[in-house]
Amino acid sequence: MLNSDPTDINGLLARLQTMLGPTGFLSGADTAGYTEDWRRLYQGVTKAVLRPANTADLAEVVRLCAAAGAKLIPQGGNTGMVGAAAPAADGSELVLSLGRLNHIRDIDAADMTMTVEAGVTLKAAQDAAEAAGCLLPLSISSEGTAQIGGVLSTNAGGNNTVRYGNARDLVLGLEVVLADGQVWNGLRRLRKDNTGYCLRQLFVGAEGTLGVITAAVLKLVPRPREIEVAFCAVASPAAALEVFGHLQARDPAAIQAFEYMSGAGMALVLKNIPDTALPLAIPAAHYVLIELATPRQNAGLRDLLEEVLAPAMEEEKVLDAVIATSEAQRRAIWKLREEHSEAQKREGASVKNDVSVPVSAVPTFLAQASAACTALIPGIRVVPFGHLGDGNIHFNLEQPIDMDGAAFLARDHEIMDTVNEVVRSLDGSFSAEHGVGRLKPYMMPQWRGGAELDIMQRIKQALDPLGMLSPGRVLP
Ligand code: 2HG
Ligand code: ZN
Repeated sequence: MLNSDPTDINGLLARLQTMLGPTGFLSGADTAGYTEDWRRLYQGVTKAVLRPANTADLAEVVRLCAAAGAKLIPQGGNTGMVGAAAPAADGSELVLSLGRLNHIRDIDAADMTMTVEAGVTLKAAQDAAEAAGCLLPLSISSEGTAQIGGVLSTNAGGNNTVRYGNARDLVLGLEVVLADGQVWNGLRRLRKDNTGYCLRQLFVGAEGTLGVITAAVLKLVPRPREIEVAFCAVASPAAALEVFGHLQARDPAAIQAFEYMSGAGMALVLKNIPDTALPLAIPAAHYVLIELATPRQNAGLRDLLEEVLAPAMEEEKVLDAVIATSEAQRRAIWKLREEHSEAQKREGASVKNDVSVPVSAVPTFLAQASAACTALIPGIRVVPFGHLGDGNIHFNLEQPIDMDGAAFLARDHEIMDTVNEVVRSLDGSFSAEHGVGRLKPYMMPQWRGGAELDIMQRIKQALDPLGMLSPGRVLP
């Protein structure tokens, strides 16, 4: 909430406007692109979007806002799925946009690190790493728009988690503006550094509730020299996992992505996304996309793929498969996977469940959750896809064709709770890689209650005693 004395607010806004200038201070109609989340679940209102151009200015903005009792919502590319970055509908929150902190401060190909500011898009960071002969091994569908600050604040996972871990596994150092305006410069690039508490990991995945990430040192890896991408129709999710097991047994370090798509999800991509085509003769109920990559030369990854796929086809575990023979084909295959979110958005209202279970439990999860949702709302369209290699499934549900979208969304808690019951029975998590945001804090007491939630609340109280950063996000 803004300070109750309106003259203070007007005074604060006037001061911020003078300090940030016309490019750094947006109000009125100019705030339009910053107030709604990507899914259009949250339509917010804000008195101003603050766009400082550097860390020092950002720290001053936070200090002034703290002094005036204003609330701030840090926002990067605004591609989040749980509404964390959109301001509240009552106009009580100012948006703090990271978009102008968009410099790559340093790339060190010898130490294999890069220092990037929070507003650099993930794609721009990947491209810069590539130009330096390295790979930034983090890949998500929204990488063209998502920014480093948001990617770290949500501890994004994505397609390469199976091999390189989540965003937090790639962070060596951070620069953070705290809720009182202090700047913590922890931009270290050490591979070993056991010096007290590991503070950087506190801010990664905190969704902007503990401080504002302004820059980071990220780990790079050698650029792959050999890449193979296969697209397979499989008999079942269990059959897909058998293929995964065979690849792991032979060369686990080469599995860069192992992605699942349902036939229903694929049909929506082919229907709603232009320039897409199924690269196989006959549609199937289940597909996997396999990407193998290695910095080794002449590693024989194609032979490896064929060695695994051929017997699986004989056993009818794999029904059909294509291995890309050109960069254009690789891109076309990846497009089928990456456009799933957009295809589902265009189809109408959907309820998303970003869940994880142990990898071996994915087939059971898919069967049980599908049955439970179909029993709850007959006609519901089950369109799951996701990161099978790490157990993170986007168990998404599209409104029945003849149901009103708003009426469907009104039942979102009922639907999510039904899915989560299955997730819980399999020792999984209701929040795998998108975060908790504004959508799911109500689930926290049930899933993370007792000592765990108590620790989280004490940390929040210690770092943001005024509750000014991302209020109502993550914690109930
Ligand atoms: C992906 O894996 C993203 O493409 C988005 O995490 C998932 O739309 C979704 O549910
Ligand atoms: Zn995902």
